[in-house]
Amino acid sequence: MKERFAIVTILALVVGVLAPSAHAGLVLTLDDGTTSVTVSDGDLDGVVTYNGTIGNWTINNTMGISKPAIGIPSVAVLHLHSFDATSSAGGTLMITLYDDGYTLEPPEDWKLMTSDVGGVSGGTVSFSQIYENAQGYTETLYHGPFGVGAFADTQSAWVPYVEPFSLTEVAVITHAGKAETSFDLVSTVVPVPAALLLGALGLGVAGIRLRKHA
Ligand SMILES: [Ca+2]
Repeated sequence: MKERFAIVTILALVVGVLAPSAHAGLVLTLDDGTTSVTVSDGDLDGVVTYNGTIGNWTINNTMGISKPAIGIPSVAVLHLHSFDATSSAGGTLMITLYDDGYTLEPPEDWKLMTSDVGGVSGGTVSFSQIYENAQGYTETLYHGPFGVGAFADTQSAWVPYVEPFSLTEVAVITHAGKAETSFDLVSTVVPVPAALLLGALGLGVAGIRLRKHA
């Protein structure tokens, strides 16, 4: 647990440094501690991709997708998927996807943030999703760390109605040697009427428990 806390604290610190404070739009970053690659959404289509090498990471095929390519007026969606392979030297790679300027219709009092992840790792992987609204309120969901093999996880949290808001997804992959990891990380935020919040909270908690034990 201590180790997990240390990892997520480092993640939060790094994201705090990386996340732009002004409106920046969709940005994808891959960083192995020595080389950093940043891809911005220059054509504003809501899709950013990187396909190339980064140090010992010989194959990286990464795609980040956001509005207006995916999502609808009442559902905000941020999707990150990637295949990453190392040479025998191994290493640690951090992949960050950020977008801001999200607003939702209808503008209900509360929103439900949900984060789903799944994939197969040849080392260890951990993930986090950060919500931050225009008043500086933040909420972070964590997945892992997961070891070698298949993994899947779902986490949810309630966040207050303040818009616009940003979403950040962070993946950290560590390989001891020659290995491959692939994953899909999806974040959604939907508005929920305050009158339904208590009932939905109960159902939501039950649903989450059922899914985690499935
Ligand atoms: Ca684009």
